[in-house]
Amino acid sequence: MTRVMQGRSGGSSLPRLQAGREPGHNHAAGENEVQMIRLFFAAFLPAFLALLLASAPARAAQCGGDFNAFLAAMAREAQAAGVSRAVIETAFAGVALDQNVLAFDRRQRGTFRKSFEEYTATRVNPSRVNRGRQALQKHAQLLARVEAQYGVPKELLVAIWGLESDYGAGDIGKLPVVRVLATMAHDCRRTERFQGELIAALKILQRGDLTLNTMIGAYAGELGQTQFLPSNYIKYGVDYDGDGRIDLRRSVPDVLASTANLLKSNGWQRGQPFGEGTANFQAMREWNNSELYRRVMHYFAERLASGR
Ligand SMILES: [Ca+2]
Repeated sequence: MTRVMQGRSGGSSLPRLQAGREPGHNHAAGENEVQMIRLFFAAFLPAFLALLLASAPARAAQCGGDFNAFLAAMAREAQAAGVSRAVIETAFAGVALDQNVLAFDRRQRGTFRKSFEEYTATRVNPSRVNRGRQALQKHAQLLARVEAQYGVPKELLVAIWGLESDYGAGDIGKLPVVRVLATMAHDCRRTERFQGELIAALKILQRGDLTLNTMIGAYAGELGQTQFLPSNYIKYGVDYDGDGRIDLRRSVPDVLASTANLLKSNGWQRGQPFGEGTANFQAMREWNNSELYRRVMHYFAERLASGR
């Protein structure tokens, strides 16, 4: 902020710079004037650029309309958000609107009307509970470390893992995430949210956590064994196996620690209950806004803990 203010108070050099843009003017400029312009660029331009970027709306790409024009606008947004041109160009090469993604999304909206009993019967079946208990044993050491560090019960982490991808063995999506998110962002219904997700996906590529070939996900761009949205991947992802990359598709330690970190970062209280009406039930909103889904998560975790 201080730098911006300095830039403003030094605004007396601005008319000079504008005059300098007139054709031929630079050639006629005296040594002093050239020096002043150089000084301006060195001292004040970064502050002016920062001011411009700060005052621009966070998501400026216009939804709808020509898809390629939209992608070009998104490329500028992504660059302003710190993604390199090389990453953007590689990621956007050949990306086209995917009508199947839109059709799927339209079918999904408003179809979630099951009761708790109906939902648990399909999602928490005996086979999934048994495999959950096996996962608790198989990964006992890792889960104990994650629980000690983040304060989130291991049974809840395993329940989430089971619900989202059958402990990594199930479907974690087959769609190129950049194409999905570009399509959803271009659509005007939730453009702002998906523009943010698209930029987050580009940041994942830039960080080297995933490559364009491995950035494969589900119909809303969810990634990995606990189906993280790209923005959550960026915010809460943890490299828990220490290989230098956050890999939520293949690394079980990264998956479980990142899931625990998401809950901890959203106010999870160690050692406290997490059923309906508790503070921890609220903390689980960042995971899933649906109360029904959170009740199923709680129920499943209790089943795993009680051995019933
Ligand atoms: Ca890792």
